[in-house]
Amino acid sequence: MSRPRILQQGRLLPDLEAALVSHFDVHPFWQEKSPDAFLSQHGADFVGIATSARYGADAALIDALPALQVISSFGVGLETISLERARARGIQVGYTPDVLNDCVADTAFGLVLDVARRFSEADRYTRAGLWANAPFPLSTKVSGKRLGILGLGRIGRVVARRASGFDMEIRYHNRRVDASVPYAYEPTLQGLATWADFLVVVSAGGAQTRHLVSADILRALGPKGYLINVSRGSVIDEQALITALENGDIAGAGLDVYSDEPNVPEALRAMNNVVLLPHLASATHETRRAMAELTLNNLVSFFETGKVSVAA
Ligand code: 8YV
Repeated sequence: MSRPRILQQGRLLPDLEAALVSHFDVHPFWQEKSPDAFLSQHGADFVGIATSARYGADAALIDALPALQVISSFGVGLETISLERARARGIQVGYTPDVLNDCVADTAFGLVLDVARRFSEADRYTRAGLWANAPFPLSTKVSGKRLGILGLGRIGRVVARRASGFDMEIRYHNRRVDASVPYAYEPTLQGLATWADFLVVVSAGGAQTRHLVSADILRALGPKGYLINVSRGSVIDEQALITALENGDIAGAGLDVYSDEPNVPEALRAMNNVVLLPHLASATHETRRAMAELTLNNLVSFFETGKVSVAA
């Protein structure tokens, strides 16, 4: 029997690419010089897509694959996949939630500590040999402070647990109150930002959350407040953030995600009170291995049982 033909959108981890090739007839679509011409000639051959949160599968790609039955994505973010189009065609979508909760929450908390205690800045100071001239300036205490979570989902709950270990007060804002958590609900993001010392953004990306963190929200966070973002750059109005940092409207920011990755605005790179990471929150050996296994399992399970193991 011929193996299912899978279109690979964008590069994946080498081990995952090798595993996919050993199970399926994989076409490295990311190598195509003329993708449109390729799709009009061969689109009908493909029954699956292997992709990632970064490259997704938009409506145009789904439309170009009339025999498509399954999409498997490496990542928890779904905003780059047209779920609407997939649902309308009965195409299953598998993804990799949960296995990355710990590492993304660890990164969020690492950014909280780093930006407030000025660890990265102090590291630069020490390496530059400045310690001999003068002690490093004082920083801001984290333990016992107020941490506000925008988007108390799977990852947000783990951030809250990390914060509990630092004796922090926790509140959250979601579209709806979540009766299953012990944390106080702030009905507006404005209210959460006003209350919080640290505003941690963990909400999903996509059109619904675009620029939720606006100039007004940053002003509400205030000159002693810190903004942390481990979700998507699109959730924050990046230009408003730069202006807020320049004006001292907020104290600092810790960012893992940006509006135009991998391009990080020069204005942010020039600031000392900003910690900048290159979208690495889930990037540990352990977590990326678990994500890769799930990406493969979703496809294998679909072709064996008719269902992906973890469906979006
Ligand atoms: C990865 C992510 O960087 O899971 C997500 O949605 O943003 C990250 O874990 C991404 O999957 C790589 O494409």
